Amino acid sequence: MSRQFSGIQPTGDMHLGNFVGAVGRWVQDQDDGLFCVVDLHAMTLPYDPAELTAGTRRLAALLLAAGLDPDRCTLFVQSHVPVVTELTWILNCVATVGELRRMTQFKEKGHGQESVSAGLLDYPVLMAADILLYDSDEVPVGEDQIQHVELTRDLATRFNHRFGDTLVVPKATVPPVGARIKDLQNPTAKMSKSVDSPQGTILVLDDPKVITKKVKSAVTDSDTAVRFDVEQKPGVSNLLALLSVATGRAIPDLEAEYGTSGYGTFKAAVAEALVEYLRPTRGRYEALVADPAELTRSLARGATKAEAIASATMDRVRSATGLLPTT
Ligand code: AQP
Repeated sequence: MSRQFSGIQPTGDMHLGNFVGAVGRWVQDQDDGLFCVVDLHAMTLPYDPAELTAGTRRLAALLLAAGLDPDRCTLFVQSHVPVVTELTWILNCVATVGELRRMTQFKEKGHGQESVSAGLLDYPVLMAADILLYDSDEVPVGEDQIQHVELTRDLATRFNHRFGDTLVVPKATVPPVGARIKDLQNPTAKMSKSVDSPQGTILVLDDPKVITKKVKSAVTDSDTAVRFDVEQKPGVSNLLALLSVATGRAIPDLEAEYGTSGYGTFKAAVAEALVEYLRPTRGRYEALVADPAELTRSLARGATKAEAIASATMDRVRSATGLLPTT
């Protein structure tokens, strides 16, 4: 059976893009998968330590609320399995500075910053270490992370070539619809946690009234046709993708129903579908945050399960790379 691994940063509140591009699919296909809150990745940009602690717990609770079941999968916090940093170091000696500097996310997040941490440059190597540590076959991500998974493949292949067959070479999987959900106010840009666009970003925990308001004020165009055309009609296409994911209906089917209905009717349908799509998660979240001890127990259990896989991989890696055994 193919093993899934993926992660999400506690850099802000989970939004619809994270849910559609990644988390919703983790839940659907969770058996024997590993999913983690990547707190070490969240340290690559300036951050508040107290908010990192609180945000990590909130995000873990939200992942449980979304439907990850600790009896079916492994949910844990990245830093609770510290050998990931050892593997990062070893992979740093396989990666080149040139390939890291070419990563789009490094260029985008580093752009305009007075000083950029070495951690931001190294972000994809830490991500590769995560994926490779758990012998992952598939990495369900949104489109923005494909380049990092490709780099992971390159590093694993190069490592295996240099040190013998040791690491599983994984592949990225993206959803057929919704791999890049756009900001509702700026439908050519990705919906993002760290971009300050409160009206353009639907949070998974947004109140139904807030969701409806955001959808109704989404930027569309001066035409009236509801048609999927990313170039000419990015706003409408984004809403169509969201409606498709939330209802499970194909886009041509939705175009046939709403093509001439006008944007008001169409947006009302999108808002209603999104409220229903997110309702179960919102409903379960409050109960989960009200029981912090249970969350701590679930995460500790996840870390123990993840650690067992990680330590077997690290034994192979240490032996292949010539590190002297302790005994
Ligand atoms: N807009 C999006 N559409 C589809 N998928 C998306 N993802 C993120 N934004 C969209 C996917 O969500 C997963 C978790 O993302 P992340 O927390 O690791 O960080 P990110 O990719 O950098 O996403 P954000 O939300 O924009 O966070 P910040 O602003 O902190 O960088 C990933 O699988 C991602 O592809």
